[in-house]
Amino acid sequence: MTNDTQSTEQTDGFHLVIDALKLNGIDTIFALPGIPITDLTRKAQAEGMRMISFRHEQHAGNAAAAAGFLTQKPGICLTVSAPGFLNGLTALANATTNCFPMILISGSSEREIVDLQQGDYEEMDQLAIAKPLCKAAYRVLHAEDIGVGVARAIRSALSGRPGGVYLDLPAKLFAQTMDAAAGKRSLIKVVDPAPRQIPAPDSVQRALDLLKGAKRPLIVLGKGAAYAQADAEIRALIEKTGIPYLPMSMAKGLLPDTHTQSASATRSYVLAEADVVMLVGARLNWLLSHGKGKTWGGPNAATRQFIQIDISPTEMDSNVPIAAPLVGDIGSCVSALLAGIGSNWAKPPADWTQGIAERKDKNLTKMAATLAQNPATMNFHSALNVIRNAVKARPDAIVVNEGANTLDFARSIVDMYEPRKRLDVGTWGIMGIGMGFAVAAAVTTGKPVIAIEGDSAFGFSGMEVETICRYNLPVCVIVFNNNGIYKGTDVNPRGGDVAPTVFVKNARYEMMMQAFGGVGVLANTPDELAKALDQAVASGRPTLINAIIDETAGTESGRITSLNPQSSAKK
Ligand code: ADP
Ligand code: TZD
Ligand code: MG
Repeated sequence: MTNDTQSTEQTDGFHLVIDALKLNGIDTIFALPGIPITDLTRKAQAEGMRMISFRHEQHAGNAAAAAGFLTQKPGICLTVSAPGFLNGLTALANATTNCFPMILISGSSEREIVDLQQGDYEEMDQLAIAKPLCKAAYRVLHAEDIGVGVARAIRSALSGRPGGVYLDLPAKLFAQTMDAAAGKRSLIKVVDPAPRQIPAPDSVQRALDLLKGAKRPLIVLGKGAAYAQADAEIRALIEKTGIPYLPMSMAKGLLPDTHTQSASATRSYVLAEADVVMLVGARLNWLLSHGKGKTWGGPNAATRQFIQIDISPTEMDSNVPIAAPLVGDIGSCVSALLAGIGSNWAKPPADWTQGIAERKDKNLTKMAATLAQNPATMNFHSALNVIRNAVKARPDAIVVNEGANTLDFARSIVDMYEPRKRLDVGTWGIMGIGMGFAVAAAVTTGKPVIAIEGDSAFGFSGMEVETICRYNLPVCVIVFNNNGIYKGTDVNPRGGDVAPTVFVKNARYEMMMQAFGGVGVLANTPDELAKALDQAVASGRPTLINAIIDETAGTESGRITSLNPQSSAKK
């Protein structure tokens, strides 16, 4: 039977998944093929989607998460069942923790066999396992529900606080056929997937009143503020109020780090001294010492008040009381504050801003002297000074950064000038994001990517240099090679095996990139590093620079030594 709403043409699960994603503006998939999704990867490519195929699912997942952060569209990671799914799960959980929108789509085995635990190929109840690790998890059993499944996944990933979503697609689904016209009608183009959330006027007024009375106000920008893409409004708020601000690591560049109101160079002073603190898309978690303790000590410790802008109402009071919660999306909240501020807002008292400026100048002068040193063996400072200059010359480049000392020093030394140009280990301090994030940054922006990697950190995703070469991505990986985790100097007191934090000395990481046709350079001096980095950025060729760093230069756990329990027992 045919009429004008039915056709003789058939479609199937494979095509409906692809069509549903495309209908919603998703043009890239980060994947690792295998049963049952091999043909999905092939067909998606044939249908014009960018298909980036990885060597390990965790890195495909990390790429999806970074793409989500950069584009405000959920990044898609596609994996096979059980082990592939589990490999992708760390990235899904990490995305959720960091509030990055992504969708992990995994093929799964036959439901009937899985549920009776009869031992299917790659048997696992994936939906149940994913659920506690993401914002939402869905399974689609019928081809006609693919549209709904994809729409729900997109809405869940993007609306409210963004996060990771799991979509379970059993093998049988892909081959299910249905009438093509009916299939098309079953798809949903999601309207307004991240609806604006306008703050209540009284909450805006409460925040303004508090800010107005402040003698030592401070604004903290978090990666939620970077994600929100309300760059102009945030800049206007900071400049119109004249309030000093601190960017969290991935909020660096929202305003250029060289901005006169940046208090980064005197972080501990402003945290201890501020009387009213406005958090913009930043949680009071461990990265901000939970809003209490020594970091937040000083004369105002007992009376300090917080204003918090966040899309998640339950974030409020999570660590300390929030005197003025401002619940809504950052764009709407900041616009509402700007409207209330008007044109004759009194700037903060001069003793506060001048006190900050003086301390900043002093610290920056000290830092400049340290950076100018040129020790015989490169240390973190002399190597990072080169990267600092390179990023200054190419402010559109994206910096990816992981490691311990390599992370902490790079965060404070390498200034960022544009929003969303810095991707790093985020809320968990997770190692292994490096190459996945770098691939996503290159693929979604086309800009040069500079991945600043501790040698340990690099090891977690190192095999993806093949992926970088295969897609010829403009990624320059710089391995800070200090022969180990934190330092390369630990010794096993019993002799025999090397200490657990130590690697093969003088490893030739650059040869890994050469193995796949990329450029590999060994750099022993700042000049060699600068030359190789300039060439990499100018040429856009996949490059790995093995930067030899003094193995005694770091400290255990970098800047979070205080979180590292150590045995004092004498045995
Ligand atoms: P950082 O690590 O940089 O301090 P966090 O990840 O701790 O940042 O905090 C990000 C916060 O931003 C989360 O609490 C999240 O709910 C919030 N957020 C994310 N996107 C938005 C948005 N568009 N509007 C408002 N808040 C947002
Ligand atoms: N595993 C995972 C997934 N995440 C982690 N954060 C760690 C282990 C523990 N860890 C850190 O927190 S930093 C780090 C590890 C293993 C590596 C530090 O060594 P590096 O950096 O070579 O990358 P530096 O420059 O030598 O300090
Ligand atoms: Mg190291």
